[in-house]
Amino acid sequence: MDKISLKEMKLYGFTGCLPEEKKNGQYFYVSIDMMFRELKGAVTDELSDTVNYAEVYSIAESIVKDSSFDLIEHLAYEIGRKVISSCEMIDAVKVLVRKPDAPVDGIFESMETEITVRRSEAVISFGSNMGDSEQTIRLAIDAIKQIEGVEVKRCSSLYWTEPVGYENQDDFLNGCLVISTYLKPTELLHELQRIELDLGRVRTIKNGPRTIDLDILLMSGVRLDTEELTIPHPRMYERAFVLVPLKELGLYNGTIPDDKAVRPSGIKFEV
Ligand code: PH2
Ligand code: MG
Ligand code: MG
Repeated sequence: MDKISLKEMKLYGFTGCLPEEKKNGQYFYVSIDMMFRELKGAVTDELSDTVNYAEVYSIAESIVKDSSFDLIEHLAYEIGRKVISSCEMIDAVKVLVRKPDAPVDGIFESMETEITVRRSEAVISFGSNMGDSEQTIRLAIDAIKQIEGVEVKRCSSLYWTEPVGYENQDDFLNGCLVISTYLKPTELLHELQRIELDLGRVRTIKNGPRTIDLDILLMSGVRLDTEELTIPHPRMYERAFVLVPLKELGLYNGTIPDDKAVRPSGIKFEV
């Protein structure tokens, strides 16, 4: 990993929970580490092959001085998001925010937080068996492209698949999408749930018919098991409707269960 750091930028801002902090402001010390798998500029000596730290300074400065969040961790997160979205070369950003004059009675050096924003590759599976499934999937992919912090990289072709679980329903149209994102897993989940609702998803029977289902299958470097979200998706390896498109994308090469039919639909979206 290569790294560029901006250390201890002294910036005046208005973040803080207390009304006096929002009114009078105080100094914040912000440090940023940007991580790169391989920083080309180190080899070529070209500014266009690296990140201009003067631009990163401006980003941090304008966020600190224009914002009045409650929490320093949110301030750090906003800086991290803005910095990582400013340049595709950056794989991760670590933002340290210190507040030496925090209004706390006592002796201390500073109150501080460190937040990391990391770019991951994720695989999303989509499925629909109600209404105009092809059109709904097209709209879902367009909506995913519009999410701030998400870039759609590749999409499998679409397959007609026999229903798994609850069988008394129409065949599904299924496929998978590869994205790059700096959103946290639950943030991504909430964006996908919003799109499901926007496209008319109603939750009735478990595994029953749906206008659109968007599931996170995998996310690089992420293993997660909460009530809300499990990554990798706990049932993905039992489902041919997931594994066949994954295999097409070169992301799976194991065996595929053959109890349910999966047929190419001939539909493929350019992304
Ligand atoms: N989704 C399910 C349950 N069963 N079967 C098929 N063929 N395709 C799906 O997308 C699907 C399913 C739960 O999300
Ligand atoms: Mg599902
Ligand atoms: Mg789902």
